[in-house]
Amino acid sequence: MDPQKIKELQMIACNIREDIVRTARDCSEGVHAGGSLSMAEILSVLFFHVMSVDPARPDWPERDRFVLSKGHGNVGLSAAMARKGFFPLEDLKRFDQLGAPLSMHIDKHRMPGVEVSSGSLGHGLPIAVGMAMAGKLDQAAWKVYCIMGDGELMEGSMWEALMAAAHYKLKNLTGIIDRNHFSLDGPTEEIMGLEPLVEKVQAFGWRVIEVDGHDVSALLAAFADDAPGDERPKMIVANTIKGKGISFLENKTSSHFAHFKPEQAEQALQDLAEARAKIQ
Ligand SMILES: Cc1ncc(C[n+]2csc(CCOP(=O)(O)OP(=O)(O)O)c2C)c(N)n1
Repeated sequence: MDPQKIKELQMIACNIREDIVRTARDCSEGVHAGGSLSMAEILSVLFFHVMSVDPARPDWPERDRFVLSKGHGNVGLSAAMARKGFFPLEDLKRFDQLGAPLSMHIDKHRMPGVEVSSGSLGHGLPIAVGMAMAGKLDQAAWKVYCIMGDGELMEGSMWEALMAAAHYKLKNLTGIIDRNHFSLDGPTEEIMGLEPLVEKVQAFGWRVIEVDGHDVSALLAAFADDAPGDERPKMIVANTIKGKGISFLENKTSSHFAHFKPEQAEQALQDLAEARAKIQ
């Protein structure tokens, strides 16, 4: 992959993180920061390289379909989609205010380009499976991508969907597990152990690729990996850090939902500026 392209995608991930930080400062209630920061590279790679989507034509029939199953991460998705041009970046300044287009959880009726309203965990992947079945029946060229949380895998409906996707040989479906090892109220392995996660998803009939979810090159390779002749759906288990990029949030349960005072936002933006300066 062209090193310039990798750098560009890393920079976009930085932009997304900065947008999340500013929104965590401007939104008096706070935002779901930790799980949005952890998926910044995944969103960057998907929206700015992998998926065929067109902000000028959000309903373009040939578009790839994207579902954020862990809909509480809407501040991250909103930043990525605003950066892509689906709606103005300024909309983030009114995030979650009464009547504002962007809200804490996802409302597809208010966000052009969004396929599925989500926020109640355990629904996005099952819907993505239905979309992929429809695409397969129609012999459509478009694909379905679904990001889910690792804590979200405590919902039984996710495992029903995993079974169904394998049963119906939905090769047109790619799932991404944001494996940041935290749920809302603690580490996943303390609340409801998921390991051995890769082997479990494999046993449910998926082709699984495990990557460092902050490594843009590894993500690009995983998305490009096509395995001709293999009809299984693909799961990318992306190992990430909850609160990634912000020193006082990383790997902390408290990162899940955060409001930043101005001085905290300054510190966070400083951390991100240092990370940006290291991008070659
Ligand atoms: C059905 C349902 N139960 C509980 C919640 C409350 N809740 C919101 S986020 C969350 C934790 C999700 O953890 P994870 O999927 O790992 O998200 P991430 O750490 O990536 O933010 C919970 C339990 C919910 N939104 N929906």
